[in-house]
Amino acid sequence: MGYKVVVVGATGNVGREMLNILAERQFPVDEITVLASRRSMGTDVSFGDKTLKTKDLEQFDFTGWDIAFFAIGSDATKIHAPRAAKSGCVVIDNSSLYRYDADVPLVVPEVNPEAVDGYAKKNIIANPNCSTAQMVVALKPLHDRARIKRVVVSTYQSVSGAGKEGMDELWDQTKSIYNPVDNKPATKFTKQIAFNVIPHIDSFMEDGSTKEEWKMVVETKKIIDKSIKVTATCVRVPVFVGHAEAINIEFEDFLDEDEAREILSNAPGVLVVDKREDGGYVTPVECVGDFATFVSRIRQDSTIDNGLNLWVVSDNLRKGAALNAVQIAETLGQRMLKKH
Ligand code: 2RA
Repeated sequence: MGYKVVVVGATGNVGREMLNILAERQFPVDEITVLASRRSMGTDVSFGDKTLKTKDLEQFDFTGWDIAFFAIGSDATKIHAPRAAKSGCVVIDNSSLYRYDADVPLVVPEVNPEAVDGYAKKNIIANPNCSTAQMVVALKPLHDRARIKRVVVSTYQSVSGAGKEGMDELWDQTKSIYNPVDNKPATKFTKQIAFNVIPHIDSFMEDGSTKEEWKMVVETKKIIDKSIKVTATCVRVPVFVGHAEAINIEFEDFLDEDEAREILSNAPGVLVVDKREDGGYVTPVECVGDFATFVSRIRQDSTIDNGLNLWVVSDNLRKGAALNAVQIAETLGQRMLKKH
Protein backbone atom coordinates (compact mmCIF):
# COMPACT_ATOMS: atom_id res chain seq x y z
CA MET A 1 0.00 0.00 0.00
CA GLY A 2 1.90 2.98 -1.25
CA TYR A 3 2.27 5.62 -3.94
CA LYS A 4 3.42 5.75 -7.54
CA VAL A 5 6.26 8.29 -7.34
CA VAL A 6 8.14 10.29 -9.97
CA VAL A 7 11.40 12.19 -9.35
CA VAL A 8 11.94 14.87 -11.99
CA GLY A 9 15.54 16.06 -12.26
CA ALA A 10 16.93 12.85 -10.81
CA THR A 11 20.54 13.50 -11.92
CA GLY A 12 20.95 16.85 -10.11
CA ASN A 13 22.17 17.40 -6.54
CA VAL A 14 18.65 17.73 -5.12
CA GLY A 15 17.06 15.00 -7.25
CA ARG A 16 19.67 12.46 -6.16
CA GLU A 17 19.18 13.51 -2.52
CA MET A 18 15.39 13.10 -2.89
CA LEU A 19 15.95 9.49 -3.97
CA ASN A 20 18.33 8.90 -1.04
CA ILE A 21 15.85 10.31 1.45
CA LEU A 22 12.83 8.48 0.01
CA ALA A 23 14.78 5.27 0.55
CA GLU A 24 16.23 6.20 3.96
CA ARG A 25 12.81 7.17 5.33
CA GLN A 26 11.16 4.17 3.67
CA PHE A 27 8.55 6.39 2.07
CA PRO A 28 5.72 4.06 0.91
CA VAL A 29 6.61 3.63 -2.75
CA ASP A 30 4.66 1.10 -4.83
CA GLU A 31 6.43 2.16 -8.02
CA ILE A 32 9.07 4.82 -8.82
CA THR A 33 10.35 6.32 -12.02
CA VAL A 34 13.13 8.87 -12.53
CA LEU A 35 13.14 11.55 -15.21
CA ALA A 36 15.80 13.83 -16.59
CA SER A 37 16.45 15.99 -19.62
CA ARG A 38 16.99 14.23 -22.96
CA ARG A 39 20.76 14.77 -22.74
CA SER A 40 20.83 12.91 -19.37
CA MET A 41 18.46 10.14 -20.49
CA GLY A 42 19.64 6.66 -19.55
CA THR A 43 21.77 7.86 -16.63
CA ASP A 44 21.96 5.45 -13.70
CA VAL A 45 20.78 6.85 -10.37
CA SER A 46 20.56 5.09 -6.99
CA PHE A 47 17.36 4.47 -5.08
CA GLY A 48 18.36 2.61 -1.91
CA ASP A 49 20.01 -0.62 -3.08
CA LYS A 50 18.43 -0.33 -6.54
CA THR A 51 19.79 1.38 -9.66
CA LEU A 52 17.26 3.17 -11.84
CA LYS A 53 17.75 4.48 -15.37
CA THR A 54 16.46 7.99 -16.10
CA LYS A 55 13.75 8.42 -18.71
CA ASP A 56 13.08 11.43 -20.93
CA LEU A 57 10.95 14.06 -19.15
CA GLU A 58 9.72 15.46 -22.47
CA GLN A 59 8.08 12.15 -23.43
CA PHE A 60 6.75 11.20 -20.01
CA ASP A 61 2.98 10.91 -19.32
CA PHE A 62 2.19 11.59 -15.64
CA THR A 63 -1.29 10.02 -15.88
CA GLY A 64 -1.80 7.39 -13.17
CA TRP A 65 1.13 8.61 -11.05
CA ASP A 66 0.44 9.95 -7.53
CA ILE A 67 3.29 12.28 -6.53
CA ALA A 68 5.96 14.03 -8.63
CA PHE A 69 8.95 15.59 -6.88
CA PHE A 70 10.25 18.34 -9.13
CA ALA A 71 13.93 19.31 -8.80
CA ILE A 72 14.56 21.20 -12.04
CA GLY A 73 14.80 24.88 -12.98
CA SER A 74 11.81 27.21 -13.14
CA ASP A 75 11.71 27.33 -16.96
CA ALA A 76 11.34 23.56 -17.36
CA THR A 77 9.03 23.40 -14.34
CA LYS A 78 6.74 25.92 -16.03
CA ILE A 79 6.30 23.49 -18.93
CA HIS A 80 5.99 20.19 -17.11
CA ALA A 81 4.55 20.85 -13.62
CA PRO A 82 1.14 22.05 -14.88
CA ARG A 83 0.75 19.02 -17.16
CA ALA A 84 1.71 16.69 -14.32
CA ALA A 85 -0.76 18.44 -11.98
CA LYS A 86 -3.54 18.37 -14.59
CA SER A 87 -3.04 14.62 -15.02
CA GLY A 88 -3.90 14.16 -11.33
CA CYS A 89 -0.31 13.81 -10.07
CA VAL A 90 0.42 16.01 -7.02
CA VAL A 91 3.51 18.12 -7.72
CA ILE A 92 5.96 18.99 -4.92
CA ASP A 93 8.15 21.61 -6.53
CA ASN A 94 11.61 22.69 -5.36
CA SER A 95 11.96 25.58 -7.84
CA SER A 96 10.94 29.12 -6.91
CA LEU A 97 8.25 29.22 -9.64
CA TYR A 98 5.14 28.67 -7.47
CA ARG A 99 6.38 29.75 -4.01
CA TYR A 100 4.73 33.18 -4.17
CA ASP A 101 1.50 32.01 -5.83
CA ALA A 102 -1.45 32.59 -3.46
CA ASP A 103 -3.07 29.38 -4.75
CA VAL A 104 -0.02 27.24 -3.98
CA PRO A 105 0.90 26.27 -0.40
CA LEU A 106 4.52 26.99 0.63
CA VAL A 107 5.26 24.38 3.29
CA VAL A 108 7.80 23.50 5.95
CA PRO A 109 6.13 20.59 7.76
CA GLU A 110 7.54 21.44 11.20
CA VAL A 111 6.15 24.98 10.82
CA ASN A 112 2.89 25.05 8.81
CA PRO A 113 1.83 21.44 8.06
CA GLU A 114 -1.83 22.47 7.80
CA ALA A 115 -0.96 24.49 4.68
CA VAL A 116 -0.78 21.27 2.63
CA ASP A 117 -4.60 21.08 2.90
CA GLY A 118 -4.78 23.78 0.22
CA TYR A 119 -2.87 21.74 -2.39
CA ALA A 120 -5.89 20.85 -4.51
CA LYS A 121 -6.29 24.36 -5.97
CA LYS A 122 -3.45 23.73 -8.43
CA ASN A 123 -2.43 20.22 -7.30
CA ILE A 124 0.98 21.80 -6.59
CA ILE A 125 2.84 22.38 -3.30
CA ALA A 126 5.97 24.56 -3.20
CA ASN A 127 9.17 23.84 -1.32
CA PRO A 128 10.82 26.97 0.17
CA ASN A 129 14.27 28.27 -0.63
CA CYS A 130 16.96 26.34 1.29
CA SER A 131 18.06 29.40 3.29
CA THR A 132 14.45 30.06 4.35
CA ALA A 133 13.65 26.47 5.37
CA GLN A 134 16.26 26.13 8.11
CA MET A 135 15.56 29.63 9.43
CA VAL A 136 11.79 29.19 9.86
CA VAL A 137 12.28 25.84 11.63
CA ALA A 138 14.21 27.73 14.31
CA LEU A 139 12.02 30.87 14.33
CA LYS A 140 8.54 29.30 14.57
CA PRO A 141 8.74 27.83 18.11
CA LEU A 142 10.17 31.12 19.39
CA HIS A 143 7.51 33.13 17.56
CA ASP A 144 4.79 31.00 19.18
CA ARG A 145 6.19 31.92 22.61
CA ALA A 146 7.17 35.60 22.20
CA ARG A 147 5.99 36.89 18.81
CA ILE A 148 8.81 37.99 16.55
CA LYS A 149 8.89 41.62 15.40
CA ARG A 150 12.07 41.69 13.34
CA VAL A 151 14.80 39.36 12.06
CA VAL A 152 18.25 40.34 10.85
CA VAL A 153 20.00 37.39 9.20
CA SER A 154 23.37 36.91 7.54
CA THR A 155 23.77 33.65 5.65
CA TYR A 156 26.93 31.64 4.88
CA GLN A 157 25.73 29.52 1.96
CA SER A 158 27.62 26.56 0.55
CA VAL A 159 28.41 26.22 -3.14
CA SER A 160 26.15 23.16 -3.55
CA GLY A 161 23.26 25.64 -3.46
CA ALA A 162 24.47 26.64 -6.94
CA GLY A 163 24.39 23.04 -8.16
CA LYS A 164 27.11 20.64 -9.26
CA GLU A 165 28.72 23.42 -11.32
CA GLY A 166 29.16 25.48 -8.16
CA MET A 167 30.84 22.57 -6.39
CA ASP A 168 33.08 21.88 -9.39
CA GLU A 169 34.14 25.55 -9.50
CA LEU A 170 35.21 25.57 -5.84
CA TRP A 171 37.08 22.29 -6.30
CA ASP A 172 38.86 23.34 -9.52
CA GLN A 173 39.72 26.84 -8.28
CA THR A 174 41.09 25.56 -4.97
CA LYS A 175 43.35 23.10 -6.81
CA SER A 176 44.48 25.72 -9.33
CA ILE A 177 45.54 28.12 -6.58
CA TYR A 178 48.09 25.52 -5.52
CA ASN A 179 48.82 24.58 -9.10
CA PRO A 180 48.61 27.84 -11.15
CA VAL A 181 49.14 26.10 -14.51
CA ASP A 182 45.70 24.66 -13.98
CA ASN A 183 44.11 28.10 -13.53
CA LYS A 184 40.35 28.07 -14.12
CA PRO A 185 38.51 31.44 -14.43
CA ALA A 186 35.38 32.10 -12.38
CA THR A 187 32.35 31.14 -14.48
CA LYS A 188 29.59 30.00 -12.10
CA PHE A 189 30.32 32.71 -9.54
CA THR A 190 31.04 36.41 -10.23
CA LYS A 191 34.36 36.32 -8.39
CA GLN A 192 36.84 33.80 -7.00
CA ILE A 193 35.11 31.54 -4.47
CA ALA A 194 38.18 29.61 -3.31
CA PHE A 195 39.48 31.19 -0.08
CA ASN A 196 36.98 34.01 -0.59
CA VAL A 197 33.35 34.96 0.20
CA ILE A 198 30.87 36.55 -2.22
CA PRO A 199 27.98 38.77 -0.95
CA HIS A 200 25.81 37.99 -3.96
CA ILE A 201 23.42 35.07 -4.57
CA ASP A 202 20.92 35.16 -7.45
CA SER A 203 20.26 38.49 -9.22
CA PHE A 204 20.34 42.08 -7.95
CA MET A 205 17.05 43.92 -7.44
CA GLU A 206 16.15 47.61 -7.74
CA ASP A 207 16.62 48.30 -4.03
CA GLY A 208 20.15 46.84 -3.96
CA SER A 209 19.17 43.57 -2.32
CA THR A 210 19.52 40.25 -4.13
CA LYS A 211 16.70 37.88 -5.13
CA GLU A 212 18.00 35.40 -2.54
CA GLU A 213 17.56 38.01 0.20
CA TRP A 214 14.13 38.95 -1.12
CA LYS A 215 13.10 35.26 -1.03
CA MET A 216 13.98 34.99 2.67
CA VAL A 217 11.81 38.02 3.42
CA VAL A 218 8.75 37.02 1.41
CA GLU A 219 8.84 33.30 2.18
CA THR A 220 9.19 33.83 5.95
CA LYS A 221 6.10 36.04 5.85
CA LYS A 222 4.12 33.45 3.86
CA ILE A 223 5.18 30.48 5.99
CA ILE A 224 5.05 31.97 9.51
CA ASP A 225 3.48 35.44 9.77
CA LYS A 226 3.27 38.37 7.36
CA SER A 227 3.89 40.83 10.20
CA ILE A 228 7.49 39.64 10.73
CA LYS A 229 10.05 42.09 9.32
CA VAL A 230 13.10 40.39 7.82
CA THR A 231 16.31 41.87 6.47
CA ALA A 232 18.90 39.48 5.01
CA THR A 233 22.43 39.48 3.64
CA CYS A 234 23.10 36.28 1.71
CA VAL A 235 26.74 35.32 1.23
CA ARG A 236 28.35 32.47 -0.75
CA VAL A 237 31.21 30.82 1.12
CA PRO A 238 33.84 28.19 0.15
CA VAL A 239 32.01 25.26 1.75
CA PHE A 240 30.72 22.32 -0.32
CA VAL A 241 27.52 21.43 1.58
CA GLY A 242 25.75 23.01 4.55
CA HIS A 243 24.30 26.49 4.99
CA ALA A 244 24.94 28.49 8.17
CA GLU A 245 23.05 31.56 9.35
CA ALA A 246 23.69 34.19 12.03
CA ILE A 247 20.21 35.29 13.12
CA ASN A 248 19.33 38.28 15.30
CA ILE A 249 15.73 38.38 16.54
CA GLU A 250 13.70 41.15 18.15
CA PHE A 251 10.56 39.97 19.94
CA GLU A 252 7.39 41.76 21.07
CA ASP A 253 8.00 40.38 24.57
CA PHE A 254 11.15 39.52 26.50
CA LEU A 255 12.42 35.94 26.01
CA ASP A 256 15.17 34.74 28.28
CA GLU A 257 18.03 32.86 26.57
CA ASP A 258 17.60 29.84 28.83
CA GLU A 259 13.89 29.62 28.04
CA ALA A 260 14.70 30.03 24.35
CA ARG A 261 17.18 27.14 24.60
CA GLU A 262 14.54 25.01 26.32
CA ILE A 263 11.92 25.81 23.68
CA LEU A 264 14.33 25.02 20.82
CA SER A 265 15.48 21.81 22.48
CA ASN A 266 11.89 20.58 22.32
CA ALA A 267 11.08 21.97 18.86
CA PRO A 268 10.35 19.63 15.91
CA GLY A 269 13.31 19.18 13.56
CA VAL A 270 15.71 21.12 15.82
CA LEU A 271 18.85 19.83 17.51
CA VAL A 272 20.42 22.27 19.98
CA VAL A 273 24.21 22.06 20.34
CA ASP A 274 25.06 25.01 22.53
CA LYS A 275 27.87 25.03 25.02
CA ARG A 276 29.92 28.16 25.79
CA GLU A 277 33.21 26.38 25.29
CA ASP A 278 35.63 25.37 22.48
CA GLY A 279 33.67 23.37 19.92
CA GLY A 280 30.36 23.87 21.72
CA TYR A 281 28.55 24.73 18.47
CA VAL A 282 27.82 23.15 15.09
CA THR A 283 29.68 23.96 11.85
CA PRO A 284 28.54 23.13 8.26
CA VAL A 285 30.88 20.16 7.79
CA GLU A 286 29.18 18.48 10.77
CA CYS A 287 25.61 18.85 9.44
CA VAL A 288 26.12 17.10 6.09
CA GLY A 289 23.83 14.09 5.63
CA ASP A 290 21.83 14.89 8.76
CA PHE A 291 18.09 15.63 8.86
CA ALA A 292 18.34 18.13 11.71
CA THR A 293 18.37 21.91 11.82
CA PHE A 294 21.13 22.61 14.34
CA VAL A 295 20.97 25.65 16.64
CA SER A 296 23.99 26.98 18.54
CA ARG A 297 25.28 30.24 20.11
CA ILE A 298 21.91 31.04 21.73
CA ARG A 299 22.39 34.27 23.64
CA GLN A 300 20.63 37.45 24.65
CA ASP A 301 21.13 40.55 22.51
CA SER A 302 21.40 43.16 25.25
CA THR A 303 21.60 46.07 22.78
CA ILE A 304 17.79 45.99 22.44
CA ASP A 305 14.99 45.24 24.97
CA ASN A 306 13.81 41.87 23.65
CA GLY A 307 16.71 40.58 21.55
CA LEU A 308 18.22 37.15 20.94
CA ASN A 309 21.04 35.84 18.74
CA LEU A 310 21.24 32.36 17.18
CA TRP A 311 23.55 30.36 14.91
CA VAL A 312 21.61 27.95 12.69
CA VAL A 313 23.21 25.26 10.50
CA SER A 314 21.62 22.66 8.24
CA ASP A 315 22.34 20.48 5.19
CA ASN A 316 20.95 22.67 2.39
CA LEU A 317 20.42 19.67 0.10
CA ARG A 318 18.39 17.91 2.81
CA LYS A 319 16.31 20.17 5.06
CA GLY A 320 16.89 22.95 2.57
CA ALA A 321 15.42 20.96 -0.31
CA ALA A 322 15.08 17.17 -0.64
CA LEU A 323 14.17 16.29 2.94
CA ASN A 324 11.60 19.07 3.18
CA ALA A 325 10.00 17.88 -0.08
CA VAL A 326 9.74 14.29 1.18
CA GLN A 327 8.37 15.52 4.51
CA ILE A 328 5.70 17.43 2.59
CA ALA A 329 4.71 14.17 0.88
CA GLU A 330 4.64 12.38 4.26
CA THR A 331 2.44 15.15 5.69
CA LEU A 332 0.16 14.97 2.66
CA GLY A 333 -0.18 11.22 3.19
CA GLN A 334 -0.92 11.63 6.89
CA ARG A 335 -3.47 14.36 6.27
CA MET A 336 -5.27 13.35 3.16
CA LEU A 337 -3.66 11.77 0.14
CA LYS A 338 -4.96 8.22 0.19
CA LYS A 339 -2.63 5.37 -0.73
CA HIS A 340 -3.71 2.81 -3.30
C1 2RA B 1 21.53 28.93 -3.36
N1 2RA B 1 19.43 29.09 -2.16
O1 2RA B 1 22.04 28.60 -2.29
C2 2RA B 1 20.04 29.13 -3.49
C3 2RA B 1 19.41 28.14 -4.41
N2 2RA B 1 19.57 26.81 -3.96
O2 2RA B 1 22.19 29.12 -4.40
